[in-house]
Amino acid sequence: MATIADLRQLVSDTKPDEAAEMTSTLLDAGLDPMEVLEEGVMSGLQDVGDRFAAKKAIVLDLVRAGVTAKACVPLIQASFPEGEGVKIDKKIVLGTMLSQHNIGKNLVSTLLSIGGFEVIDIGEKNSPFDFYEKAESVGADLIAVSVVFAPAMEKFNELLSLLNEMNVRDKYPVIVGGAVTSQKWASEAGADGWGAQAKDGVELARKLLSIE
Ligand code: B12
Repeated sequence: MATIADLRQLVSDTKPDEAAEMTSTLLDAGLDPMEVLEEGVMSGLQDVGDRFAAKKAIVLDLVRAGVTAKACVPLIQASFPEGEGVKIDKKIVLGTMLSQHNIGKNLVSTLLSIGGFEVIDIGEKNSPFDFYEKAESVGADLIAVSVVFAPAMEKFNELLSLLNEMNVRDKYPVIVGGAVTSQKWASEAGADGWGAQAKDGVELARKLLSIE
């Protein structure tokens, strides 16, 4: 019988077609989509990342890992439970800081939308100014930042400094998450919230925007 461990192995081996097929099999068998995502796809990606950090994999392997994730994640997203259809009149500007890693950011976007928020997704490779400018132009209620590689961590600090300098820090609660971040780092940086998982973004936004 197919298991989540099999999916993790296929993602770790960067086999997009087989991994997508396995994802469908597990979802069809009624497994929890979040579990399939976290323990199958994300754990497999973590393996590839760990091998890369240990110099046992090359950038091409990261590319293949990305392709494999992109073959599986939409299937999982499609099986997330529908939202209750309630729209929350709050705008969230979301993007990746600096990097092109967008798989996590896209998951955050999906879950915030299902949660009823209006998501203004500014995509990848953003600068601190991009977040600030968009938040001002759309009248955002919150800024959500995905920080997936080390150079983006410093840029996140710059975003908070920029918001302070422009006297708008109080206007925008800022939440952050991503592979290289931690609660400790986010608190020290002065973020208003940090999430280990995409689903935490919804809880953080609801709490910070005082939605019952
Ligand atoms: C796939 C991958 C790539 C693909 C990305 C494809 C794509 N379209 O996204 C490509 C090939 C582009 C890539 C490139 C690089 N990568 Co890369 N990559 C990965 C890998 C294997 C998986 C990333 C991923 O998608 N994970 C799955 C998603 C779902 O996880 P996530 O983004 O962390 O998001 C989850 C949570 O963190 C959270 N979350 C994310 N954002 C937010 C935001 C909020 C507000 C909240 C609440 C939650 C939240 O929710 C998500 C789901 O629950 C990771 C390894 C790893 N451990 O993650 C390395 C990794 C991130 N990459 C790394 C590196 C070094 C690079 C390169 C610099 C390599 C190089 N020398 O060129 C380049 C940088 C390119 C660039 N300029 O951005 C390093 C970063 C290390 C560091 N300390 O900086 C990692 C950690 C690998 C490693 N261990 O060394 N990479």
